[in-house]
Amino acid sequence: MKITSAELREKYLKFFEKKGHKIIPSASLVPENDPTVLFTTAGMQPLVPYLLGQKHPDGTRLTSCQKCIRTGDIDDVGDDTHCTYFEMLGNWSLGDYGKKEAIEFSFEFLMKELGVPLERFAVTCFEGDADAPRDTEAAEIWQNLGIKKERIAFLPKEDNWWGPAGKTGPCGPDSEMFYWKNNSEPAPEVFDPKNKNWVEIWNDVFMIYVKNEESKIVDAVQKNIDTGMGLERAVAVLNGKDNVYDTDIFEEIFKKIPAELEQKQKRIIADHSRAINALIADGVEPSNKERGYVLRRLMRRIIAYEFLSKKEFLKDLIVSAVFAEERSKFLKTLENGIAEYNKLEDIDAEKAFYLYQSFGLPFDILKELNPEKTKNLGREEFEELLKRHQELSRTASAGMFKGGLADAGEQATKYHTATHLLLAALRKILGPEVYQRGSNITAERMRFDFNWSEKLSTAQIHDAENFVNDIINIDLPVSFEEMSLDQAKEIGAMGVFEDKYGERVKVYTIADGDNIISREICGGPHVEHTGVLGHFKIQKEESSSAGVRRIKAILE
Ligand code: ALA
Repeated sequence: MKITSAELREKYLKFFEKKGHKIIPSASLVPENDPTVLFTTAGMQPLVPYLLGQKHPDGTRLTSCQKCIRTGDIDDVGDDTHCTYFEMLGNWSLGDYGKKEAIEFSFEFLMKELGVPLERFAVTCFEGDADAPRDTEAAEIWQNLGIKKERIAFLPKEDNWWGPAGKTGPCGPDSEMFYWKNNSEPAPEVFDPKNKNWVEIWNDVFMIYVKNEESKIVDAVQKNIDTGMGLERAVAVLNGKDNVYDTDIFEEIFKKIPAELEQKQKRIIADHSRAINALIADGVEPSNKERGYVLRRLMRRIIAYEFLSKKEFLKDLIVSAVFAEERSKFLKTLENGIAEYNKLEDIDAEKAFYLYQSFGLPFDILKELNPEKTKNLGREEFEELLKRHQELSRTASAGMFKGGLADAGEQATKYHTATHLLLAALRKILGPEVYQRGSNITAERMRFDFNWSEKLSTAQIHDAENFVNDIINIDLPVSFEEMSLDQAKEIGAMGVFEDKYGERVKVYTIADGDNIISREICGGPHVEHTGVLGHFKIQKEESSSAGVRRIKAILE
């Protein structure tokens, strides 16, 4: 091994200490200074107040190795470069040095301290848009250091802009540094950022702007530098490895995971167990909301993998009473389903579907549990059934509605309540500036419009579905109270702005104890308990008009 993670950490911090930076300790994963984010996702996060101008007790040059959690890429975990938990090395100038020194520091550290060969090195700079000019200045600084023009690419905001970490705060154009990881082929003369052999190892952000409450990019009062180098990635590529798991960081962890598990599962278990340990150490406990909910999802995913493997190894990876309790609770849920499973003979797609519907037993677990019993169970048939069932239930409710025989209103009532939950989910995920712009409910589906101008990511859609389904699963009461419009506003009830309300209004509340999930002024009707809604699924997310997005969703 050319460099261990401990050596890189040490080298980085010492280098910047020599350059006048004070080494500060990693802050908690639970942000103290920034209510706009759930977790600390970058080294700059604990420094937000200081980036905004408050005086830091340790001066204007700081460096740290910050533990971070990012769950936005959770579906990518298990590939070569994504982790939910990682460490980020960084150095900051709080109104101190600017772009030139920042780039020169980065270059000196990479070339002199780490010995990165120039022929394996390339950079990107911001190409410019309405918010900020093309960063020819950064490119010139790189060129003066000896980087050829062909190895400098200019890219748009999606690539070369960082921040704010939450909804508002410091941000700016950045310059990213790339390392050619392929050992069998030399790096091409001309840098193509799309070529996957180039791995980003460091990011220098020129935080000269601030995104304000109106989502406008304005000049910052204090101009800062924020940089970030992902420790796991850097250690991997500097050692000639093509993935973060093949580093000393994960060596001991993999020894505790049964070798026969699939590679992707092993990597997910390795990553999630690190994240779980770190979150528990910072006082997070599994629950159905916010941080606790993320922790619960990380836990349940690997508990299911362990269960499937028929081995017990998680207790060696996560030594914690909090985890042990969650594990035994979740195993009980899994077990109830298994008890039912054991009563059944020859499990075909039909029976598998029942076990899935009623006990949440996933297809893979069913297959694994007893290959003999499930020899007639095929994935395709199972999925076909799932699809057919979904269509059938939609047709059935549509039929009832048309015929007017059964209580068509029942399904529509459920959708009314689901609408409130969806709004609550979107406000949690996207921010409190989200409000309802319209809705349309039939017995078959709901349509919901809200103010937002960008397409939601797959992860955001999943998060919204999960949020709603979680509230359904924990079966919270839906209550209402009549009051004056002023009182309703006073207690923070949301209203639909186009609606004209009378003097007295009904306020519907969905709450988990003291935690209010949703509170809206609404005429109803609504279900009494969220548990009756079934399973919530978003079918489509599209633009409705300028600045308005539309979601179509169903209850299955
Ligand atoms: N805050 C910047 C990042 O996370 C450095 O990439």
